[in-house]
Amino acid sequence: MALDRKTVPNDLSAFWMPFTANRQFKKAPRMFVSADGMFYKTADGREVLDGTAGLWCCNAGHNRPKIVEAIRAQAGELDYAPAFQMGHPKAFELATALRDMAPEGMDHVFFTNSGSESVETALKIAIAYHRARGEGARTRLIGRERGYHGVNFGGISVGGIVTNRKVFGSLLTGVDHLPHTHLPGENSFTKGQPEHGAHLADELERIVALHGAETIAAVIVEPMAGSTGVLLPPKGYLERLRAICTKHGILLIFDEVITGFGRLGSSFAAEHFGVMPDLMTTAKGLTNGVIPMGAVLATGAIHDAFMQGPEHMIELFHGYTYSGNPMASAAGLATLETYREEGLFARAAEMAPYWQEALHSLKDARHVIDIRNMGLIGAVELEPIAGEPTKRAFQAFLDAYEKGILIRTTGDIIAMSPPLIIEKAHVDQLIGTLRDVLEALD
Ligand code: PXG
Repeated sequence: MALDRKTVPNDLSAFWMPFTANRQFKKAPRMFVSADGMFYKTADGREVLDGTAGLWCCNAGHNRPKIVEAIRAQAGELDYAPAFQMGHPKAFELATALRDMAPEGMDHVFFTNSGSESVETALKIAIAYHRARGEGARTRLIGRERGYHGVNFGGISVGGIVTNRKVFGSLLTGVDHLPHTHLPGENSFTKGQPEHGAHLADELERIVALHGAETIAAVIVEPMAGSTGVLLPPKGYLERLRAICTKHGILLIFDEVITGFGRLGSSFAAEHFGVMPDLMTTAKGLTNGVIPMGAVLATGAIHDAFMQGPEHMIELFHGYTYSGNPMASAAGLATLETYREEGLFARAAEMAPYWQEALHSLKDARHVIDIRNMGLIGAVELEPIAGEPTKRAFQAFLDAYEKGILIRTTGDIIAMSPPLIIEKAHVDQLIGTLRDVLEALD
């Protein structure tokens, strides 16, 4: 009998699913079998409105013709080219396109395959950069509480999520953390950037005083923390962090894996907030999520520090088999073209006020204790069930799926980040359905 790939497979046991309640899922699987524009289609034939752009990555929506065609054509032309000591045109074209889209000064691009790899790459470049300049004692890395920088050892070490860290041993040494910037008492229900909390950047001075600036390589933060529930930078916070880093010769890394590619209504958060980092990590929206790819952007000063010694020598002993992979490069080029042709970053900025008002209309919905937003990102925080944290929001996620909308939850926070092609009617559907879900919750 021919295999119908659109039906649910009858054996779910082999696939150990990532960041998933495997036993719960396999008892009641949720399967998407196709997608188009703003909608997924489920195995049982229902349409589900994508309120999260997949996992914050399908910024141009689904099944976009230009991207689909680019991948098809590339597969038939050049499937793979060695990434080390060889090149192919599209990786160079994509690097140039990315540089042109990025804030001025981010002149060089190192390709990876994911956000996690971009983070490891940026941390390694930061340490090696100082060493190349004769400041080899600068090896410490500073992250932040409630930061998410992927799941590899460097990323979970500088990250600040206890569940992602505590069962994985001793992690990297020489890491310290800034406090997170979430001040619910003072900033609840703020629209956009909160007023209070810029002083939390001064904690970096305390860390510098403790360890000595000459031992610190870099500070890594998400300009806006996505995964831990949409924690926005207080007004003035990023500026202060930048100033303190500059004062002490510490590199500032912005992890823009979520905030890149239009999510805030600008190409990158660095541009949005007018604060320039020394290194930027990206992934997700780079290829619209279609083919795994990430990229680290570096300033000329950082790149040039490596370009010394005999010319036949490798300058940076780092890279991946799939760095700048032809299929991913083709997908990336078509994605950036789609963003540009359709003006999607400006579109996100135009839609943001409508999104903001719709989101904040949930203020009086059941269990809601805070709402936060910026660009096309929104979070609705729920009062946890006493003694059973995460349960209420997870139930909301399951009910939302049944009612035809895809949302994400982290702890008891509902996060949404729709594709930038979202129309007002979709916003109404998403928020209206979410209200119904919240009102029906225990
Ligand atoms: N940095 C940041 C800021 C991220 O948000 C990564 C690094 C890691 O990227 P990869 O490609 O290795 O997964 C991320 C990923 C969610 C969610 O629902 C967020 C991410 C991934 C999956 C789900 O909040 N962020």
